[in-house]
Amino acid sequence: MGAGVTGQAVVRRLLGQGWDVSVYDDRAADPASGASGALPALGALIEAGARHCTDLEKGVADADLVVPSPGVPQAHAVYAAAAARGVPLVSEIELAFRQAPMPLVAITGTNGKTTVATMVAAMLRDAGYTVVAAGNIGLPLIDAVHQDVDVVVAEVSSFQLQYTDTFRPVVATWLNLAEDHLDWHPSLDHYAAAKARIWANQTEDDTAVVNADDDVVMQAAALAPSHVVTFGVAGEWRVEGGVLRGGDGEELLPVSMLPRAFPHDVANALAAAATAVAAGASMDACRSVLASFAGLPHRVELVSDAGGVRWYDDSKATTPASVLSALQGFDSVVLIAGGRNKGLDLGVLRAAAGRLRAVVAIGEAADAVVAAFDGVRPVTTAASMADAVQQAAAAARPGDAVLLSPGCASYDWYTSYAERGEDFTRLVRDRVGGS
Ligand code: UMA
Repeated sequence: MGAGVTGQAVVRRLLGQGWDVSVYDDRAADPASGASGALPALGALIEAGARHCTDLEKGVADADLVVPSPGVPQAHAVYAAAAARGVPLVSEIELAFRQAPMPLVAITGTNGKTTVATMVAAMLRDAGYTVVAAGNIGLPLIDAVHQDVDVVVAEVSSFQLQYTDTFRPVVATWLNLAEDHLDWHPSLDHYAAAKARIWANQTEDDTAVVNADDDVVMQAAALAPSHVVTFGVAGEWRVEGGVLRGGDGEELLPVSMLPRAFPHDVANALAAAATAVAAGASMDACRSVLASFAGLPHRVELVSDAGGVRWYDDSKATTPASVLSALQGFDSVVLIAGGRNKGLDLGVLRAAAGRLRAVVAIGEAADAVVAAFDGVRPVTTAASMADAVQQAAAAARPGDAVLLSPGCASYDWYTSYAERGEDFTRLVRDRVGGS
């Protein structure tokens, strides 16, 4: 179900392994969908567009296995159809795990999972392993496990974990949980339960890496069948005397040697090192990666420093929780926030008002952003990103940061968070200079 990145990879792999494959897609006309050409050419039977609904039930009934794409929400008819007929339904990462000859290291969490997966892969590589990073990060896991590598580092989402039944990473890390994806999961508990599946099939030979500062994660870890390693302020891997330290107190490196040390950078560094060491990396390998890791684009990325004002692109922040996390790194910020709300409470942003000089509200959720700060901080509404940059420039004073950290998806004005961040960066550099 779904002919996007995941669907196309699954179809290619299963056709190559001799299966008969039928693909269903609700938006066949979308040029990004493989339903429009690539898959029929390979020999998959395509059922696409609105007319497929009755065919879907028939197709599921005839199937030996159903594989939903991650973006297909829990309320979709495909799940009920499979359940009603007793047809096995598994996610692509489950299928990939069943075919994987090498160990998997898996990382999940509401925030930071791409960054941590990228760092863990680099640490294992530095330690001499051949590694590929895959999963939610972009390369489908089903393709990664057929590469000739020692280990696969998989970034996994709750959507992918929900339908796993044997998926068993040798090291599995859960970074944090915040309200998100309530347009897919029926409740926050359902979302948390899906994430906890990262540990469900581990044994005592495996390792669960756990955020000691996150109550939900810690509660779930109490039920993990594996060996638990913690990180964070209250964790085994922690900061002590300005130094990041491993579980046995061994020095990793001074905080001052991290290229950037916002609170979430420190947490990510500890999580990545704890994960990589559990998977076989040396402390030296972790040290060298942490000392040089420049961060990923669109995650509190410094894009201009002009006239005493630093401009940051944090377009990847699509939940209020990730905005609050980013703001912890600053004292005086002009915040640009809004976009398409994913059904989350933007009112929680008010908690960070003490760090804000002013707020510029954008996109479909502008009214909700205004409501969050009304009477607490100066808040204006912008009709475009160019307008937002102009208003932020007028509000900022030397020493301030201007932060695009929307707390919302980008789909009202853009096709992706990356496009939103790039547009912001270009407009900032055109207006205030810097590079
Ligand atoms: N589709 C339907 N019906 C639906 C929903 C989707 O037919 O109800 C079809 C669409 O028409 C489209 C296809 O399914 O043709 C898209 O499938 P998809 O949304 O599952 O996306 P993929 O292209 O397969 O990409 C997925 C992940 N996307 C999602 O989880 C939404 C990618 O993560 C991931 O990189 C890729 O698999 C490879 O593993 C992206 C993401 O946004 C980055 N992830 C979420 C996040 O990080 O917050 C979890």
